[in-house]
This record gives sequence, C-alpha cells and structure tokens, in this order.
Amino acid sequence: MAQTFDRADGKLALTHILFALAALMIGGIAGMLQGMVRGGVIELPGGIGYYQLLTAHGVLMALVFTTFFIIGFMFSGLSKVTGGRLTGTARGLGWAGFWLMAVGTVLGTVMILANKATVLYTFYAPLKASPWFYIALALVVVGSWLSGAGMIAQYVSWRKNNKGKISPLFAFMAVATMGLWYIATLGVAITVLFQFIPWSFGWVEKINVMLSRTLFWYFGHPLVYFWLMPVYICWYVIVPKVIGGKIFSDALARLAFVLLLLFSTPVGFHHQLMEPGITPFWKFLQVILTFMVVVPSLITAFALFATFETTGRAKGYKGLFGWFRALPWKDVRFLAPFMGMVAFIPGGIGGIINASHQMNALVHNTIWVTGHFHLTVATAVAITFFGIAYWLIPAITGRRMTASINRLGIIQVSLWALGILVMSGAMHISGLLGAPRRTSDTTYNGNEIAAQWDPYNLLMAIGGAILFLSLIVMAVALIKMIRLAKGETEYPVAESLTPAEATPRWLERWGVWVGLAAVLIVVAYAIPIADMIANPAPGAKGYVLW
Ligand code: HEM
Ligand SMILES: [Cu+2]
Repeated sequence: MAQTFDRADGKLALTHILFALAALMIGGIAGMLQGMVRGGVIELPGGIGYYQLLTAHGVLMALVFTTFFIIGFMFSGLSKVTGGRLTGTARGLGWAGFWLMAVGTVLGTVMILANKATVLYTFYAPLKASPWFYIALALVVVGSWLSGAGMIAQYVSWRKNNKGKISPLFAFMAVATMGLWYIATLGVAITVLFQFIPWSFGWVEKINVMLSRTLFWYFGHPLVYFWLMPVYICWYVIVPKVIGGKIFSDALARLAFVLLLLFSTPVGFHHQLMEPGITPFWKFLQVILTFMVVVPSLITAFALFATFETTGRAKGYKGLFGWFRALPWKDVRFLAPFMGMVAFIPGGIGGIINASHQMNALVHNTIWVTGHFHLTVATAVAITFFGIAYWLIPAITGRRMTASINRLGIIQVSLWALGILVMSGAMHISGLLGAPRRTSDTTYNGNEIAAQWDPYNLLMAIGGAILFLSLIVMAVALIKMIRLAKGETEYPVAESLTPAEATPRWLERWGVWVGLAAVLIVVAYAIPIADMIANPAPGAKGYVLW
C-alpha cells in the first residue's frame, strides 16, 4: 500500500525546498549578469558593483541554496524511512532551525544589497563587511545546528524503538552528513564569533589574517562534502529504486560515508597552497589526506555502476554493455542524477589537479577554478537536486507527478547540462590561458594575452544565458507542480541486495568515527594553528575597497 507522506513533515521539507529554489532563482539572475559583464555584453546599471553581484551569487548559491535544500531533503527522507513521521522534537527543532537560517539569510542579503558586505562568499580578511553580515552568517550556522539536532533526535528515537537493528541507510547517511557539518562549521563559527565580529564592530583593531583564512578553509573544504553527501544519498538510495533495482551493498555505502566523515576535514590547506606562512610539510600532509577522499569516490563509482549492471542483467539484458539500455533515460528522476554523475568525472579529475601543489600553481585564482566548481557543485550537486525536486515536491504535497512535469524536467536539466558544457568548458580553457577569476570585464590595456580570452568570455556569456533559460523552465515547472491534482507520488527508497544483517554493526559506532576524525584533525591542524597564534603576523586593519 502506498503510504501518504505525513502532512506536517511535508510542510517542513517543502518550506526548505522552496526557500532554496527561490535563492537559486535570484542567484541565477546574478550569475547570468556576471557572465554578460565578463563577456563584455552589458555593463551593470544603477551603480551595482561587480563584486557586489558576485557576493550575492556566491552566498545565495553556495551557502543558501545548498544548505536549505539539503536540510529539507534530509528531513523528508528521515520521515519516510523512520516510520513515516518525525517526532515532535525533531520537527520543532527543524522549524526553529529554519527560522534562524531564514532570518540570517534575509539579513545577509540585505547587507549585500546595501553594498555593506561586498566581501565575496569567502569573506577573506582584511576585507571588512558590516558586522551584521557576520552576524547573519552566524545565524545561518546556528540555525543549521538546530536542524541537525532535530535529525539526530529522530535517528536516536528510531534506534531506541528498534534495539539491535541496523538503521535505515538513508538515516545513517543523513546523520553522517550532519556529523560532518558539525565538525566543519566549528571552524567558521570560531572565526566569525571570535575574530570577525569583534573586529568589524571595532572592539579590536586588527585581525590575524592567516588564522582567519585557515579557519575558513577548515570549514570550506568539508563544506563541499556537505553538498556532496546528500547527492550520494540520492545516488545510492533513490536512484536504484527509480531504475527498478536494489542497492548494490549497504555496507559499502556506509563505509564510503564513514571515510568521507574522516577525510573531509583535515585537508583545508589544499586551498592555501599558494599562501606563505604555512610550512611545506603541513601542506604536503594535508594534500596526502586530500587524496584519501579519492577512495570513497571510487567506491561510489563502483557501487553505482554495479547497481546499473545488476539491474540491467536482472531485466534480461545481455552482453558487456547491454544493461546500459535498461536504464530509464526518459525519466528525469534518473536522467538528472545520471548527468550529475557524468559531470562529476571531469569535476573530480579537476579537483585532483587543483589539489596537486605544482599544478595548483598554474590554475590558482584563474577562472579554471570557477569552471571546476560549476561542474561539481553547480552540476553534479545542483542537477541531482533538480532531479530530486521533480518527484519530491509532488510526493510531500500529496500530488501526482505527471508526464508533462517529467518532460519539462528533462528539458530543464538538458538545458542546464548544455549551458554548463559551454560555460564551464570556456572557463577551463581561458583559465589555462591565464584569465583570472573574480574579475569584471577588462582588456588590461589591450594586452595580447588578455585578448586571447575574448572568445571564451563570449562563450561564458552564452553558456550563462542557456543556464538562465534552464532556470526559467524550472520556474514554469514549479508553478505547474503547485497546481497538480491531488494524488500519490512515490518517494523512491531502494532496498539492499544484501540482507540488512550482513552489514557489520561497527559501521554504526559513531563514537569511534567522530573520535578518529578528531584525531586526524588534531594531527593535521594542531601544530600549524598553534604556530599561527603563537607567532602571528602583525595583523591587519579592515579595508573597504568597494
Ligand atoms: C544560472 C546559472 C549560473 C551562472 C550563469 C553562473 C555564472 C557564474 C560566473 C560567470 C561566475 C564567475 C565570476 C567571476 O569569477 O568573476 C560564477 C561564480 C560562482 N558561482 Fe556560479 N553560475 C551559475 C550557477 C551556480 C550554481 C548553481 C552555483 C552553486 C550551487 C554557483 C556557485 C558559484 C560560486 C561559489 C562562484 C564563486 C564566487 C566567488 O568567486 O566569490 N553558480 N558563477
Ligand atoms: Cu577543497
């Protein structure tokens, strides 16, 4: 019997998802304009600064769209797999978290629009924003902590009522994701509370720049895994069901998540390879740890294709690659995440290039980097989220997904893939030719090398326009979805090929994993951070350069 989605839980999840998509639409306008400006197609009207726009884009896309979507999606899945209903505590914490994050987002956006926080989403010191911008960031982080507490409360309550059983895979993965989030956000919370807020209020004159950047990247790298892990939830748990198959191995999936929890944090220095003030040994160590994340990524690639193959063979498809034809190419619930997987192949390879010290020297701060993360977060992650939205919204609002929604979805994600191919491809090439990221249109006084970038700048603008068109199609689909007829839409959650008893219990020993994660963080960070505090550079006053 189809189980209707709990209405109160549906409302919590839907509010998060719609908030996320609103941020995506506004961020998308900014992104499209950036492409146009860089391509020399337009100039910004009304005194809007390029960096102001870029700050809005980075914050709304990388921080707001992702976080709200992830929290909404994970609450919905928890409700689904842990008995069809969130406990009052979990739901209450979810709403409290939502409101804190929403207030923080609005406050932060107002500060950016007022041109009082044009510091980009990385808010590097010594650029100094209004203190209210940092307070806004703090509200978003604290809000997400409440939501995380809600999810963990739900998981704990399930385990209490199901003693001795292994938890549902979705719930395990959601807890691992939020566990990583708690570890990661500790860094950003410390720098915002103890460095940026006192400094921007003028209570202290100077800021320790190296320390603040280090704490930012202590957060900034695991942030990318916080985006990716919910995507992996979809790839591991949702996609197998959509294609009519089963999860290849429950234990392997859990192992991948445990490895992500361990190796996502002690690696932030790979964003600081070009910075003085960190000795090469610590950079080397963190780069080695960075490459450990390749292991869970390859596990994931293996498990997914194993699922595709076993499913196809079970349906009777023969030959080495016959199973490929068994995949439901005309189902947006599959096509979108599959496109995400494909984008993640060059995205992942680019990541390995970026993290390698010598090659980083070539691409650092060029628009190659922007090309890289539009393949990863803006495609592998975003397009998977789009694929989720098309069934999730009808499922949690008790409506029936139609063929026409599916068709719009296919058009939308195909346009997105095309737009990214053009824009991100151009970014990669012109980045290799030396074009800097985070720069408005400039000819560098007619410089020859800069002239080489011109055709790619134009391609970026064209790609950006296609991406924006994709968002318009999505807006149309959203309006249609709200007006769908009442009915049922499946919330796809796959079962495992292997029996649940086959999963080793030690995978669920959180104390061990969090403890090991802490040990790795201490090994990678304790000495260099102690050094930054004990032997600080002179410290910087704040600058407002916009
Ligand atoms: C309509 C779709 C999009 C377009 C046209 C677009 C375009 C751009 C462009 C042209 C830049 C580079 C500007 C520069 O360095 O000078 C940029 C930066 C960026 N984009 Fe996008 N983008 C889109 C979607 C997204 C999405 C979905 C995400 C993340 C979920 C995202 C995250 C970012 C981030 C984090 C930056 C870097 C900001 C910074 O350097 O401070 N973008 N985007
Ligand atoms: Cu990183």
